[in-house]
Amino acid sequence: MIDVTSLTAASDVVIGLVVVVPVALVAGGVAIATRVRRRGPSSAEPDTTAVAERKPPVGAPASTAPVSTAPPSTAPVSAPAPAAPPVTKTAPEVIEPIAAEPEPASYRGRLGKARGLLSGYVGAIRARGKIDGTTWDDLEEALIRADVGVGATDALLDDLRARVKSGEIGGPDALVDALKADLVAMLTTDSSGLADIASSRPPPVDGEPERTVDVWLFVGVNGVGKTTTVGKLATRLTASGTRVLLAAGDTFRAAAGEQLSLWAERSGADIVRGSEGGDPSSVVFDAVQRAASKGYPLVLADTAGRLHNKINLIEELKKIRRVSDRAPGHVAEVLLVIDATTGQNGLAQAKVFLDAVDVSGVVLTKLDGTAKGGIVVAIQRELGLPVKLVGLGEGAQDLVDFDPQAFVDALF
Ligand SMILES: Nc1nc2c(ncn2[C@@H]2O[C@H](COP(=O)(O)OP(=O)(O)OP(=O)(O)O)[C@@H](O)[C@H]2O)c(=O)[nH]1
Ligand SMILES: [Mg+2]
Repeated sequence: MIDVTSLTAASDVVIGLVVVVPVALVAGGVAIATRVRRRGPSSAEPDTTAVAERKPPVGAPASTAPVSTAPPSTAPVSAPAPAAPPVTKTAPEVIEPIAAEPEPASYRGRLGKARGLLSGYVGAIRARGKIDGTTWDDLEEALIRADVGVGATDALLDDLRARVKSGEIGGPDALVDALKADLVAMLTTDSSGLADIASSRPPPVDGEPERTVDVWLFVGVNGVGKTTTVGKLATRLTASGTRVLLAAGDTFRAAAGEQLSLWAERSGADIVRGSEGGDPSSVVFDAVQRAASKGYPLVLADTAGRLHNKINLIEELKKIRRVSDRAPGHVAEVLLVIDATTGQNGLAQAKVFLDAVDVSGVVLTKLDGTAKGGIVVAIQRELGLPVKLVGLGEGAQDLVDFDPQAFVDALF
């Protein structure tokens, strides 16, 4: 903290003002960045779950996703029984961001640790001026230490060796360029983007309500960043005009619902919560019903990373998936969240989710905090899953689409 009273000389006072005034202005700007307006509760919605309805940011365009205007459907006969005793309904609150958000995180800016590891090896390879045995040793060590994995490292080195032997690659600079191009090719998949909202909804079935709500489920072991990712994504989608509803499907810990509520407030998204220890499938079911009745095209469902045991957790997730996929809901994405700092261990832990819930892609979090950026390669190769989103920090803007070229450029 700057102590202004200690600045005695005139020049010190000038310096002090130069430093303090911008800091105060920035702080003031942050303080007025959001405005909270309260509205009275509506008597027209007899929900039993705690609900806080929020508007998208002022000026946001209306969602373009086709949304049913049909009246809210009644729960189908097979709907799960409401799990928990009714929770009081809170007064709806409107949070309207009125200032521009900070810039999204950049790969180059956030992958300093991973680049720090690789740059030492790459610098040494280039400095040697020729390709020899040490070059291959350095390359192998760099890739293994970056967590690319043994299988992918072998595949990359085999390809590069063959091209050096054939004369296609002449020197160390060309070798590094070829490695970068190979990595980009390995990481580029047809299905790296998130599902377009509403584009893949199945056609209506006679006697069933129309499917008007996509559900994206977030699964993964505890602490990997599921709740944070849901919050960041809600921020992004809401800001771009998509009306989203958050489902607090982690009822195992009371704090999990609180955490998601905070994100809902910050992002301006609506949220449905249950009570602690309640049935998470019921929460997601209620969220889908509410989304259908309110015209939200998308539910982002958080889930627990820990239950009493692993079988319990997996069975619970299967049930959430089944319930979410009933009309008017449609599970469009099941995103497995993996913490990059846990490297190959995280990969092994993640495998248990694959068969159980039919995962469609990976969110790789905490890439900013690790030198193990190569885990992206191992995930796509060993799990056969596209990395769709990447977490580059804890802030609301720190979730970006996975971009193989930008990622590899930032690594080198
Ligand atoms: N540096 C960094 N931290 C992150 C990132 N994503 C999440 N975190 C932090 O990781 C911690 C755990 O995140 P949560 O979102 O609570 O993880 P979770 O998977 O929901 O955990 P459980 O609810 O216990 O299963 C929090 O402190 C987050 O701020 C990221 O991309 N970078
Ligand atoms: Mg959580």
